[in-house]
Amino acid sequence: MLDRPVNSQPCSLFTKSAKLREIVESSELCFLMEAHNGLSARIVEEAGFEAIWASGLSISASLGLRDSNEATWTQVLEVLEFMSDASTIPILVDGDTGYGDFNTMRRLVRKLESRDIAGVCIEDKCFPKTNSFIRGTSQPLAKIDEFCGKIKAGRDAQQNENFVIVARVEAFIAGWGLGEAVKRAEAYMEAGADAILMHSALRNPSEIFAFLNEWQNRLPVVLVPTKYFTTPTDEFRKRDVSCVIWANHNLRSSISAMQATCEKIFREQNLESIEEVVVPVSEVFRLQGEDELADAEKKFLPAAASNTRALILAYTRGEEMGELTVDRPKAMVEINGKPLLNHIIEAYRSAGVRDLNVIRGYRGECLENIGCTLFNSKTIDRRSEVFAVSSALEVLEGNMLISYGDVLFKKFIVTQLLDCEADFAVMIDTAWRNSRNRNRFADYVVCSRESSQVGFYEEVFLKRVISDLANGSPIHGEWMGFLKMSATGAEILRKLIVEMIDENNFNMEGFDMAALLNLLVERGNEIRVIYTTGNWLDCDSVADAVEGSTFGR
Ligand code: SPV
Ligand code: MG
Repeated sequence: MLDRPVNSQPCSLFTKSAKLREIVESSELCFLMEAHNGLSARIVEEAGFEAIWASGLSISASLGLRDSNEATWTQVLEVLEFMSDASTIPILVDGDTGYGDFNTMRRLVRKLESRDIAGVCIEDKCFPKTNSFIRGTSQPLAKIDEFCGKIKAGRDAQQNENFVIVARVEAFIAGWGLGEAVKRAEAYMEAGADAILMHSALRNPSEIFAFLNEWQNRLPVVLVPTKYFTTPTDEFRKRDVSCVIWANHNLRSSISAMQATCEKIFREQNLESIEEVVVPVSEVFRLQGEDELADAEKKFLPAAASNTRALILAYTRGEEMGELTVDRPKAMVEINGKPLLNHIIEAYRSAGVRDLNVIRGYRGECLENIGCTLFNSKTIDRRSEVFAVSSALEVLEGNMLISYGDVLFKKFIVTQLLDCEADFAVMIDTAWRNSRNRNRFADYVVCSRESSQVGFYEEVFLKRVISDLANGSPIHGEWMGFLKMSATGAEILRKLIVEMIDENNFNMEGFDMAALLNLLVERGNEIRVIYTTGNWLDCDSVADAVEGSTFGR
């Protein structure tokens, strides 16, 4: 992995140029690999290359353009910025002819430096240029003194003393011969170039070797053996060549890969056989630096949402719903055109809770593609909720919420719970009398104090959950099925459940979340109460499901 994440700023503005200078001036033969966008730049770095060649041919081709200055230099600059952000190794930019005269060259150098580009290579042709392998001999060369002026102007403009300027000699390409090549190289060296890129379109290195022989390394030499690729690399090493540029091979290999993929998918109208050949999407995410973003979210997003995970109990059938739940669990009964659980997932997501975990049981296969982490419950008994939770012990960690797959709620319910920093917190509906009228199962609660305007700032705690109204206790509300825990709270709960599992004589059958809340209170844990009124719906019956279809409208 890269030591610097995507889109982060370089540690020091000038380190890339210093590195490129070192590469160019070192006596070792170094290799620059072509890249044409952020992704390929990152791949080049991961492969181990020390520097990147931002090829004009490849950048223009990847934009669907010709290598004839069809892309403006500011468009190229934009691509370079992505490349620079995506990599930590130096980039030598193919600056074509400098995109204009000496004045454009000055601006170019300044703009490249501001993107932390390490150096630029300019060639002695005329703007607009064409690729050296297209009608090379018919391309006019720049006047030597004018080109020297460009080099000097670039030198004068650079802010960072290490910024590298490479002068590219096109004398062989234009068919002007060795004498002209050496003359030009000499002049460009005098003008202040850091290295000479000598180019040749021959299929053998004869021109290049003739130049190297004559030149005797008066200034470091850079080569692009695209055409004379059969030359053993050691031949360059023997002649003390400074750098070799593999100029377009990422672009060309991506073209062959894309052509093969398109041809296959077009022919087969199916993805099966291509899947084995292409990288998994997880590799795309890795290259994009998803891990770094996940870490950053933990660090920078308000603690509440992004650091909180939810565990949703969706393992019961919900017999009360009769026909509706023969082939699916209650959580998958459709309300307003989509399953209850989807409404719940959306509410969580819109509240910023993205780590969603679901315990499935009855007709668990229906939950296969809901985009949450799934756990298989060892029970489908409605009352044995804690036993069901025990199947997801590993998620009882960090800030978290436990709730039900049949309870619809507005996002602010979650937001309010997330704002509460207590180790345990529950949401209590003060309109408990409404549910009493509906003749349904409900968890009524007794709290340390009733909801009142007077005690608005006082903290309220849960004393007991009771499902039987007959015993005459004062009721302060109805538990809405949400238990919010801090990391400490989750740890206490996890240990408690482990203890229950280990304790052979503890019967988890029929032990529900209400009983768990009571046990937590009995053990001396404070459970904070947050009072609210309405804005949730417990779908226990067909009537509830119908009511749910108008919920939130
Ligand atoms: C490029 O990669 O754009 C180059 C090298 O300039 S070449 O295509 O060989 O001219
Ligand atoms: Mg080029």
